Amino acid sequence: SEIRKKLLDSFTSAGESYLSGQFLAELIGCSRTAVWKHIEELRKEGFELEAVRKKGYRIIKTPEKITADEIRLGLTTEFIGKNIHYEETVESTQKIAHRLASENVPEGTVVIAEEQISGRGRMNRPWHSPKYTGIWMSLILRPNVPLTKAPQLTLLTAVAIVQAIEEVTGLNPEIKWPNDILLNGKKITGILTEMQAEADQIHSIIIGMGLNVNQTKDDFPPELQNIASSLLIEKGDALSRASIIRSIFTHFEKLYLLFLEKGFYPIKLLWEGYAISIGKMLKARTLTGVIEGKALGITDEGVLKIEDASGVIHHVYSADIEL
Ligand code: BTX
Repeated sequence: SEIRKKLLDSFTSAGESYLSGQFLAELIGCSRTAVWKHIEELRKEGFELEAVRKKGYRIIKTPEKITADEIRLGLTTEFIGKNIHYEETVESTQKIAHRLASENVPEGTVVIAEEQISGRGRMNRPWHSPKYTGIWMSLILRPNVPLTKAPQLTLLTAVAIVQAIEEVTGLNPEIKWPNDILLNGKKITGILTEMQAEADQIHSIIIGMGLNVNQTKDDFPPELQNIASSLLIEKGDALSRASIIRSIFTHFEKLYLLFLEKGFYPIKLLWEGYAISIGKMLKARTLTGVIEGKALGITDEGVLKIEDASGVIHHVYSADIEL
């Protein structure tokens, strides 16, 4: 907001000196209580502010930002993440990636934002993406494969993210078909795969990844507190988002090159090693209805197979799963 910007600008120009509540109130044109509220907002965003009686406030630490340089440092991929488009606040990184994709940026270009105001999930559901806490990014790909194979990239992405989380945190996440990554039954990651295509020719695939990293329980809105979690909550430590991003890029590139060379089968085997739904009874809500039964596994194409009570096997291409 305008007020936030004014506050940050004056703290920046004040440097080490303190700014009094009265001064800030006049600057913004509001009461001292309102100033205090804005200061609390900054604290929530990760700023550390020191308050000293009779002197006022000063910023002693700014939140950890992910800089493109920090990500590039030590990144050994050939093309994934080599071109980083970094933004502070966006509506959705998907939107920017779609625009860049049609401008023919190189394959592997990534859009990363510190915050999304209207981050989205599948079927236009909202994706909560608060500032400086998570990884909100969209990756642009141009695989030379038929349109029908695009969903396989969602499964591939899930494997890459799980491998990165394992590498950086030592935690062992599980995958719920097709796009949820869970820790202790709670969602820590969502993946949204979108396409630009003409006839049956893929122009680009845009893979949106949302990964909850340093949120505390209070950072989630009440309706998410029981279903969502973050790496910080599960691990007990804050983590460097840049190193997780780097690890995702590295694992992704290896899997993607394998996929382009050998097809989905080797990815499927890895995916099955992390999947929780296989062999379990579940309910799949599709656009056309609900299928209940036992998950038999996924086909070589990545399609979920469910056997219902009468023994009929259903092929599910897209659904929400309840275990
Ligand atoms: P989804 O449709 O599987 O999940 C969306 C649902 O997940 C919501 O309805 C809500 O219940 C829950 N949810 C919302 N926010 C969170 C969160 N932070 N953590 C856990 N659960 C949550 C999943 O869709 C795909 C999400 C992709 C997000 C990325 S972020 C970068 C890119 N840009 C963008 O706008 N979306 C993608």
